[in-house]
Amino acid sequence: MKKKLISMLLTGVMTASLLAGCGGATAPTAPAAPAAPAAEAVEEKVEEKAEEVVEDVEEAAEEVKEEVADAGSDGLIAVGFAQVGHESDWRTASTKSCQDVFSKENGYDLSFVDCDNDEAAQKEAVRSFIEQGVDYIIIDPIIATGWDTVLTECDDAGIPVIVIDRTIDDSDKYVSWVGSDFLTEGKAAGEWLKAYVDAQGIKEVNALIIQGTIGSSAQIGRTDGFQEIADREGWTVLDKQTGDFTEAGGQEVMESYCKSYAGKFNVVICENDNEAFGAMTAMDNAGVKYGPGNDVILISYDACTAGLKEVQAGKITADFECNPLAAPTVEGVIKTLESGGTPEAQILVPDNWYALKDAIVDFSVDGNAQKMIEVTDEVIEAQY
Ligand code: GZL
Repeated sequence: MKKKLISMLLTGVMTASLLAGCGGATAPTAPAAPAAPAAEAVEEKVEEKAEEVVEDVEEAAEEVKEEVADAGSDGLIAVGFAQVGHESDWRTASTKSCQDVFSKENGYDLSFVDCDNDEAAQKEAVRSFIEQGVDYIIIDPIIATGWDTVLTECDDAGIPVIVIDRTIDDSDKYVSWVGSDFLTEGKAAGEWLKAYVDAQGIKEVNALIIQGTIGSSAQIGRTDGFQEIADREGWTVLDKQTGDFTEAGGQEVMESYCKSYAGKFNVVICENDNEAFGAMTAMDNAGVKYGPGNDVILISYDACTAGLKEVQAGKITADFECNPLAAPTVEGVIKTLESGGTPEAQILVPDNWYALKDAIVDFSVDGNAQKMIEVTDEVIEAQY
């Protein structure tokens, strides 16, 4: 085969050079044929070149054969997932949901990277998936910006990207986003608080907010949504600091708040349950009483199992869920793509709001009446 290819190439190159030498009548007459040694030298050069070209072609053919073998050998769909990290109970549930859905038994070869809340590491993980030549890339973006360059690389590599949970706000080079409406979560917390303080006859709200990871769409939506209601109601937001969605972060910020705002606050909003657990420790240590019937109303987000247990224990007064189990919906997007279809660009997963019976009040968000779920043993049992 190789000989045949070389001789074909040689013939082609020699023919081309002869044709090039037969210009129009006006062309100068061809010099006398060079002495035999020169012609042989040319032939040797051309033969060398032809051999190089054949080797390159054979190498390329080998690579293609390997790629086809890789893709076809196990028949699995290769998925790369760049996860935020392992900062919260919510994250643990989200990771488990993805690993359960994108298993070998279900026909997937999952490359999972825990990016440990490190934006650079997350971009590196995505680039490693491009190197691997996966079929799909899933990203839960630590923060909402800085994505267009790496998403362009995915686009150039022809690898579809699906965004899960948090949003990417500075690029549209992805197929679908599957997640919750964080702004609605923030507004729901604000509208519930309005209905609750009215029902309790509480005239003033002096709130402290422990924010999530700054720049994440979850933090932006929850902060902005609550602030919109606070501004409308003339409430005072004494301070907002980030606890980075961690229990340690929540405790550290609440310790500082208990010193700086002692006796001045009656509402604490934690942008996830793990921050609320840390804030509870800090308030316990500072002798601050919180929960229904106490000095401070404690509001949280996520409504993970451990969070609902604190609602049932009368510590967290209301918990606003963010559903972490989006992986089955993401799989639906991949199946649509596999069958040549076009998935929806935005797919919202439903969230619920939780409280004990006495804290369940009627309220609406953007004119839509909201349903609250009473926390019971069965509800906790069924949570994530
Ligand atoms: C929200 C998610 C947030 C959770 C936190 O969708 O991104 O990140 O609220 C988690 O618990 O750390």
